[in-house]
Amino acid sequence: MKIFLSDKLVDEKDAVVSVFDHGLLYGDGVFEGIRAYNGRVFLLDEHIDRLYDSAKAIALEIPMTKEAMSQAVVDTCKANDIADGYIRLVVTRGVGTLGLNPYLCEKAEIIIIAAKIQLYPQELYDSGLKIITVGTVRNHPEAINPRIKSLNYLNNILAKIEAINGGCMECLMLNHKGEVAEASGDNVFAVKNGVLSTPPSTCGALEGMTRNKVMELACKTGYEVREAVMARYDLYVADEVFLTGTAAEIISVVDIDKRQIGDGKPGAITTELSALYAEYARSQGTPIE
Ligand code: PXG
Repeated sequence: MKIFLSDKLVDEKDAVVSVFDHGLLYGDGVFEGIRAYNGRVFLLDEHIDRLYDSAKAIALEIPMTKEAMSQAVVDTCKANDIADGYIRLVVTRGVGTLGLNPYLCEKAEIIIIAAKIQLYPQELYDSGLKIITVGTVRNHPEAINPRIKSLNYLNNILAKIEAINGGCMECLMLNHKGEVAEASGDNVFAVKNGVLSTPPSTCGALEGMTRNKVMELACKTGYEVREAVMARYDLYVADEVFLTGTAAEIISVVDIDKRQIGDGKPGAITTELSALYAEYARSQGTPIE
């Protein structure tokens, strides 16, 4: 496998970073997870914009233009013969000292990995997920703003541990006020009487690329879509609940905290939007060849 490191493609065995990299020492950095479908990189410009916004928010200067970064993503896919896959784009603070001070790190490190994607098994899409609410509260927006896609994922990992210990693959995270935020690695939507609702980013949600695209596709299809402050109650009594994410795409939730959602099967609107999204994703994007 070829990895893009710093400024060029190298062999996997040579793709190593220093133990003094602050990405490793402090989780100091930002990342993106991007999909390629049918020989095209999906939502590349949007992912690059979010990466640079995340970097800006943590005062991290990326030593490469957006245009060069986009080209590097495409080149990495090409070098690895990836037509359908998952791209992990990582920018770390770079090599520094054994102290927090990021200003002592000379240059941010850039890593791009283009690989095959590990998908959820099809059965989970057919039957829907069971999830539970976890006690780990989503990061306070004035601590680490949840809109920053940072390398510091402990908040989400602690939630994921609780989910798995509770026998679930995903979970529901609330913010410090008890409002619905998102899942540990996906956004959440509720459907009630044909209206779609999802929490605004101010409630602790990442502004997911899949979330934004699903909102757009649902609007175009004629559904009313809104951002709303939501309680767990709103999910318990919804007709349908689903999660969205780059890896998962759209996956139905049929049970939350032992409350059956709707009739306990993936709902009609979830199924319709899944098909629309799948079709859209496979017909758009930045060509790799
Ligand atoms: N919320 C969080 C906290 C995420 O990490 C999403 C929502 C969905 O956003 P996108 O832009 O993908 O629609 C994410 C992204 C994994 C994994 O291995 C998951 C994500 C990113 C990287 C890896 O499960 N989720």
